[in-house]
Amino acid sequence: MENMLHLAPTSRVPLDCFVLPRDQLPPAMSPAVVSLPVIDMRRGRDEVRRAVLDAGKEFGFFQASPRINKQVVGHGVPEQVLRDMEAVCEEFFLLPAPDKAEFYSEDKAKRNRLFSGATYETGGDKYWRDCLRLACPFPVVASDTTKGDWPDKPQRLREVVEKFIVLARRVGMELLRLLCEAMGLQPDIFVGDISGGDVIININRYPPCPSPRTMLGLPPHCDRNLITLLLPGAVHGLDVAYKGDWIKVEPVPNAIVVNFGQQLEVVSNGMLKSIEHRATTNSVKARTSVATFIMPTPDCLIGPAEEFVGEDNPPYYRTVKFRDFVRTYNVVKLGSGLNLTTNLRNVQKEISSK
Ligand SMILES: O=C(O)CCC(=O)C(=O)O
Repeated sequence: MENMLHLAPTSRVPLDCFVLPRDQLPPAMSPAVVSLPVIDMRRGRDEVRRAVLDAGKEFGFFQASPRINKQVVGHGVPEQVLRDMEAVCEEFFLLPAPDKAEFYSEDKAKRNRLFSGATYETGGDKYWRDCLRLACPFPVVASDTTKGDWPDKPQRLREVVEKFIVLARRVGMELLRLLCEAMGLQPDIFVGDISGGDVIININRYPPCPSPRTMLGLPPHCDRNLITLLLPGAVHGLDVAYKGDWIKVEPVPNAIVVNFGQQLEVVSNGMLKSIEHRATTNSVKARTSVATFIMPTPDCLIGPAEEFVGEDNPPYYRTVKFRDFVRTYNVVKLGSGLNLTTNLRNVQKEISSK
């Protein structure tokens, strides 16, 4: 518990271990400003599905928000639900240390826990992030005993998080349906085990960092699940890889950042991309973000769907159980180039040769 960054005065944190080796430090920001596409889901269905598909092919990311300002999407999560979620996450991290101590665990197998750093193996490199990770079986049942070890403080945390999860998952599933329609597929190919695992949320806290130029909040990584919905918060900190450089994501009020996971890349046989992203830090303001991961069930076999395979289009990915994929793809190889996205194919070779 003493290594939780949001609790320790910076003067007490041994900083050297957070400084990333120079060759692993990400390249400087490009001066060119590129924005993530922002899609208004309240427009005509045809227009929306085309926009979602285009964004998926080019960026693997886009923003969905409820206000039209040339940008956003009517994603359907009421503003009050977003406000409650932000507030309750803030309140959690502001609780006195003893109220959080029982949730702290370094055991990565634990479903619900509070911890510091990255969940990937990072070869000893440390990252400037604390995280409350909660797993919610789907469908959500209010009395579910597996949520018994969720924090009971702040008092309204369970209720607020559950409500948010239900609505965020609905947005994710609707986007998947739109993608299917845009690709001319049955609208329900992402319904079932492929999206039926736990919904996991990471409530990330990045406290002010003493050396943002040499430390990262999270290493460059691709999400291993199907699709992710991120509340990025009002403070900058999310970067997305794009054409060998990084796009700094400009938070749009009330927007949800949507990020295609690796299983979407696999199922679509590479048509849709799962793109690397990272969290940077700043020295002034704490940042909180909430990532909601729609997950396959552990035993779900996932490979390119037959609709994406043909004579001119052989399967580029192996079909493996999701649990085997996650076990193998847990190492972040910093410094091996910006575009780790497609090392997915090599990783899969490792899986199938085991
Ligand atoms: O905090 C962010 O903006 C990114 C979070 C993220 O990538 C994660 O939780 O896996």
